[in-house]
Formats: sequence, C-alpha cells, structure tokens
Amino acid sequence: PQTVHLKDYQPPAFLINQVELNFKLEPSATLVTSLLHLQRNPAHPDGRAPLVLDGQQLKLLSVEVDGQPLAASDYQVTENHLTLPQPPAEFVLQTQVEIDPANNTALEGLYLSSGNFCTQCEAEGFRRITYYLDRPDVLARFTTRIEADKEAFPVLLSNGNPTEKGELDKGKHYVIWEDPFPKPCYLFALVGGDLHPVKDSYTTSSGRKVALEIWVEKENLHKCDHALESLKKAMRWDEDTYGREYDLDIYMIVAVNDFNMGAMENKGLNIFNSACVLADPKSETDMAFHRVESVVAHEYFHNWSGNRVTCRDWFQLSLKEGFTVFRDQQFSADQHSPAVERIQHVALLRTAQFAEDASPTAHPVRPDSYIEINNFYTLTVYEKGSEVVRMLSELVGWDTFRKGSDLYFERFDGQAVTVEDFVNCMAEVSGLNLDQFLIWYSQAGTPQVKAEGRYDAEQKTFTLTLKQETPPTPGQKDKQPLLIPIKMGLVSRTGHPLPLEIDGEFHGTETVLQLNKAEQSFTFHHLESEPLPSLLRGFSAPVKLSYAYSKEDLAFLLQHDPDGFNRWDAGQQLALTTLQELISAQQQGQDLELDPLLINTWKQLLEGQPEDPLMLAELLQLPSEAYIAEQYECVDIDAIHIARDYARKTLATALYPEFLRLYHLYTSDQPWSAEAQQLAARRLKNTCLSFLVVTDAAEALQLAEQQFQQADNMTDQQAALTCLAHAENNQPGDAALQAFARQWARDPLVMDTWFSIQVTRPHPDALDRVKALLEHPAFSMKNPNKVRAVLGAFAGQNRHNFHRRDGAGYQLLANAVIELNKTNPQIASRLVLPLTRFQKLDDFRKGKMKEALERIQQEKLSPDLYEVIQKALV
Ligand code: B3K
Ligand code: ZN
Repeated sequence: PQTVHLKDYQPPAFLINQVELNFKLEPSATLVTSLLHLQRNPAHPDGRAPLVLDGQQLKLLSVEVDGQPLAASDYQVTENHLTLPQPPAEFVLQTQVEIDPANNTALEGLYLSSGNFCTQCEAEGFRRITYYLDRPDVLARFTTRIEADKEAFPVLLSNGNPTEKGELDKGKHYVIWEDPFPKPCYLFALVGGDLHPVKDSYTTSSGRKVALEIWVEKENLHKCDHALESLKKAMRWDEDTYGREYDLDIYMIVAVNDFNMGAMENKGLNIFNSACVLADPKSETDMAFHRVESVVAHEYFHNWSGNRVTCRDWFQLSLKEGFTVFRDQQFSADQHSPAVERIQHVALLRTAQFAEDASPTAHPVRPDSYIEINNFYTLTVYEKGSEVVRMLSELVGWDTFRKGSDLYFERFDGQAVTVEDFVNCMAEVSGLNLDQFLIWYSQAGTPQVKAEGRYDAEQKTFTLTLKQETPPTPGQKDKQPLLIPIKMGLVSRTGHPLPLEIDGEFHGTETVLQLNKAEQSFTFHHLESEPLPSLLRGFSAPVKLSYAYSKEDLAFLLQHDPDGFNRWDAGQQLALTTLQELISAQQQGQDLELDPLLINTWKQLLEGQPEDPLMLAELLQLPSEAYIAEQYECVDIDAIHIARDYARKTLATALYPEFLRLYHLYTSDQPWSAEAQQLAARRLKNTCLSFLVVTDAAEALQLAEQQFQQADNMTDQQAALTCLAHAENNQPGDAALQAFARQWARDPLVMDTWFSIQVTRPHPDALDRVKALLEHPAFSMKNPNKVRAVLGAFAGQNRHNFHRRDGAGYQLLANAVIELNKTNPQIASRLVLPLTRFQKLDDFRKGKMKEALERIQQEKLSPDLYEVIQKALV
C-alpha cells in the first residue's frame, strides 16, 4: 500500500463544475451513469496532465467523451483508476458502471442495510459508486436521478431539493434531486427504501421555512421526537451563537442499522447510525438521549464547519472535526451543566486520547502522512483537535473568536481550505502572533507540565515555576515548546480566592498564564500567607500537569476551589493518590488498608442535602482502571484491578448508610421526565445503588431487583440490571438478564446494551460469556453496533479480563479481527487497537499481544489493518 504525504499536496489537474448522476437501483446490480462537466484547472502546474479518476470495485460498462463512445485504446483502467491520457481542455465525460450493493459488507459506498439502500462516502467511498476525482478540494453541483422498484423502495432521497418525480413501467418510479451548493463528493448521499418520516418545520431567523424530516423504519416512528427537538435546538443555537443559518429548503436525517460510525453530515441528507438518532425513555437511557442530542447537533453544525467551508485535503480533517466537536461541546454545555459536560469530555480525553498519544499510532492533530485515511478519524483529530480550538478561543477571548469565525466563514465560503486559513483568521482579528500556537497541529504527544510553588514568607511572594516537556512519539523525537494557556488562581488556606498581582499588574482572582518556553516562573506578590494554587482550571490545555499536593491539600481544594472542574479534579487526584498507595501495598504483598481521609472526605460529600446532585454523582466516580493505568510507566493490570475493587467495596461498606439515605432521597414515584432535576436524581440514585450492591448485602440486591422490575424508564432499568449482573452473587443477575432479553428481544439497540452489560462483568467467566454471546442469534459480525457491543466493550472496558495472563482475551480479539479483515476493514482496524497498546505492560503480556498481532499479520491485510499493525510491530 502507498503512503500519502501532506508535503506532496498538488491541486487537482481538472475541476468538475457539474455532475449528473443516474442510479438504477437493484440490490446486486445497480447501474450508475455519470456525466461529469470537466475543465482543466488553471492552478495545476502541468497543463497537459492526464485525467486520472478514482474508482474501486466498479464494473466499467462504457466511456464517452462529448457524446462519442471511446475506444478501449483511448483510456486505461486499473484496479483503482480510470485514466484518459489526452483529454480536451473542457468536455463532458460519461461513464456507466455496475456495482453490487448487496455484497458490500465494508459499508462504504452504496450498500444495503436491513434491505434499504444507503451510502457512506467520507472519506473515500464515492469512488466505489462511480469514477470521480474523489478528493475534498473538487467541488461540484450535483443532480441525482434515482430509479427503483416502487414497492420495495418507495422512498428515494438524495442531497438538495426534490425537483421532479414520476412513475415508470414495470412498477418502477423515479425522483430527481438537485443540490444548488457545490460540494465535494464525500458529502454525496443517496437513500432508497421502505422508510417512514416524522415531519416538522423550522423557521430561520431571517424567516425562511425549512422542512425537517426524520426517516426511519416503521417500528421506530415513536423514537424520533428527541432527535427532532434536538435538531431545532441546534439550528437556533447556531444562529444565536455563531450567526449561522441553514441554507436549503429541507433537512433530512435517515436512521440505518448498519453503520461504521455515529453519523454522517451529507449535505441536506444526514445518514445516522440508528443508535445516534432513536430515543424513547422506555428503551433508551439518559446517556443515549444525550448522545442523540449531541450527535444531531454535531452533524448539523457541519453544515457550516465542514460543508460550506470544507477541507483542502484529508490531512486537514481536524479543521472540520476539531472545530465541530468544539461547537457541539459548547452547545451541550449551554443545554446542561457546563462543569459536568467539561468533566466528561476531559475524562475521555485523559484516558483514551492520552493513551493514543502514548501508543504506536500516535499522530499530530494534523497528521503528515497516512496509508488509509479512515485510520485517522481518531480521538486525537476529534477530541484533541477540539481542545486546540478551545485554547484558541480562550487565548483570543470569545468575542474575538466569534469575529474570527465570521471572517473564516465569509472569506472561505464555498472553498476547500487549510488549518492555517482558520488560525490566520484568528490571528488577523486578534492581532496576536499565533505562529507558535500552530505547533499544536503538527506535534504529536501529550505535553507534561511540572509545576512547583515556593512561598517566601518574608517577601510575601509565591513563585510558580512551570516546566514543559513533550515525550517523543514515533517518527518525532525532538519536540518544541508549545504555547500552553494555564488558567489558574490562588486559594487562601481559609478557602478564599486571592487577588493575583504579577509584576505590579492586577489580574483579579483568576488569570491565564501563557507558558511558551521550556521553563518559566511567575511571581505573585502581596500574599500574607502561603496560598494553595489551583492550576489548569477547566482543563485549559490538553496536558498532564503535576504539582506536589498533599492529600490534605487535595481534600481542601475539593471543598474550596471556586472552579467546578478543579474541585472534581482535586477529588480525582485524591482518590488516585489513595489508590496508588493501595496498588503499592498490593504489589508488596501487604494487607490493603484504605486511607480514612478518602472515606471521611466522601462522607462529607454524602451528608446533608446535596447542592448539585449531578455534580455529586461525578465526584463519586473513582478514577477508571484505564485512567489509573495512565499514571504508570509500567502498568500492573491485576494490582490496579484489585486495589480499585477493594477501594470501592471499602467505601461502600463504610458509607452504606449514607448511600442508602441518598438512594431513597432521590428515588421518587413520579413518572419519567427529561427535566434536568430528574435526570440528576436518576444519575445520583443509580450511582448510590451501584455502591450499595457492591457490598453484596441482601437488602441492596433486593432494592436493585425491585428497581429493575418497577422502572418505567431504561435509565433505571439498565442501571439496576448492571448492578445485578455485575454483583458477586450470580443468581439474581442471571435471572434479570433473562427477563430483560425476553422483554427486549425485538429491539436491537436495547439488545446491544444487554450484550455490553454481560461482557463487562468483572467475574472471571467474562471471556466465556463473550464466546457464548458471539454465537447468540441476536449477534452478527456484519453489524458494527453488535461488534462494538460485544468485542469492543470487552476489550475496552473489561481490562483485567481482556488482559488475562493466558492470552485468551488477545486470541479471541485476533480471531475476530481476522474475520472482519475480510468483510469490514474499517471496523477490523478499530477493533485491533487494544492489541497495539502493549508498550507499558509486563513482558509476558507484551509477548502474547505481539503473538496475536503477528498471527493477524499472516493474513492478506486490507490497507487499514496493514497500516496499524505495521506501526505496532516496528
Ligand atoms: N464526518 C463523519 C465521519 C466519517 C468517518 C469516515 N471514516 C462524521 C462526523 O464526524 O461528523
Ligand atoms: Zn464530525
């Protein structure tokens, strides 16, 4: 396979002004006729370059230039290209190809899902539909005519506005769609099937009426309200916050069951994984409701950040993804609790993205080379990319950031641009020099910031010294200092925010320090007594910051830090330090004893009437095993699991009455509502229940069983089921799992959670359960949601069982990867990642993981897997 490099970018040799597509849909033999209005690109250096179109797995039937059939000697066809060596400067090219959607298991291009036609073209799927210049910097106007059997495929959709439809012979019908906005082909979409709409409308701020439609299978019609409401909220929010209005007369969302990722922002016709659009309180949890809202918003926001202004090449992916994730996070923060939203995003970043940064697949937010671009839809490009945009917004301030985004959308509307174009807009409106800031896009790895504080009682000064260092990553040994914004404050030992005076300048009680050298000191004046620093508030930069706090300091900050995020983080650090003591004890064969400081701190949290129950539920989450592992150079899987498990049980036993009191306080017999207070109550109550059940007390198991049976909503039912299925005593859990499967057998999304709950069991039989579930009639390797629910959840969320010393977990995963390599390379390449994270494990496990990878390597690999495995095994 070939490596593509950012430095080799060249503009396309030809431009396409207009595309006319004609589809005759047949499951195993769809005919695609395409008319491309081509013209030489004056910006290309070679005025005689051939026309090289991309195409994969296409059966070419005919080629015509300006209406004249070409002889076979006038063009060349290879596995991936159709080449016209000497085309005219301006002409119309017609090609006709046949494709086989029914056998398309890769779910890229045109395929069938539950009998319905749908497409996925990002990043390079359009070349599996027809010959084309499949690159994001070729923007064209599309007209799409779709013809199909009317009974089997009554609904035919594509981008833009419907302009014509009619009946044809032999029970066929057709529809024509016209998209007035020039777009790259990765935003093309087509749907044909037996689907049903939920309809609404939205009036934009300038008074245009937009039809809104969500298309689903009939049995899911009752699950669309939430997505529809979310869409309207997102449309309003983007007008209010970014001044961005929707531009077509219709906005459609289609739900499909087989989808490689969450959703796709195709112009005017989003296609969604049904898990990211369907939500009903009886069958979906609060978490699923939140996911639907944020994914609907994310795809909607792409209409500007991605579609109207798109990427020059795929290296610029974060230009649209990082910015759009930032926008959807802002949106969610405005709908819910900003602190809790921030906590959850940071928790994901600090475990999964930091782990990626420390792995063989580490790459910068803007990678500089790839073999398979689908491998780069990563946490680094999305989540770290969003952090980079967030830092920009903090550096220039919101009002200026908004001016910069206005300038960006106006200046580049209808164009395909680069990360520099975006950052330059911010530099221009702010007057700041952002050259050093750009390193965030090109340098991989998680920067480490060591902070030290020194109080001088005589001078009444506090000096904060910050040192930054980024560890080497594959292919990038030497790292440069970054511009790191450190939002901070000082807190007095009596719990008050202190005024900040640096070099005679006053900064109120909170400031953003700009760390831009390897080492820098900041001195704060006029401090009567030794303060406690509160650093990296709101997680102002995606770095690992360390400061030598005592556990008492952390307990104090947990109570007194004015920043909500930092209060939570102090609690996490306190728990982490305490857990690390247990881990050492376990490793040295000593008895485990939990520091009473943690118990007492939690006791205080649990007493009285909580001010913010949602936040309290976050404060009561012990750091995950994955996050604990992040702290070590050499990870002891078993000690981490044992220590954390012990801490949970000890806290649960010591604070049983407190958990029980809060459980009852937040249990109500009111019917389910989406309202914030109720949502918070459910989350806190279910957190308490999970601690109660850990004690294995009969009373606690009974409460869980009762909640399981009586719940009128999936949040409560699923939480109780998880408690039961993960309890030490198998019996009530097994009964509940059976009852649940009987109740929900016909709902595939609910069955996904049923699978996941079982494969994340802490018990030693987890792997056997996984094997059994792979044979379950509701499981299918062809359905990505099922693969993620069983294999993804096991490898990702059941660490100590996946990392069993006998290597059985690795073998199981390798077998699945080998199977998926043949059918769905994208999913195979995702699923293999846990096997590549062996750097910090013991030699024995390392050996077993590499063996599993080497076994996969024996296969004829797709470029996707080839790239990942080759990086892991160098
Ligand atoms: N842009 C799509 C992701 C496409 C993934 C292709 N492998 C969804 C999104 O980020 O909104
Ligand atoms: Zn996106």
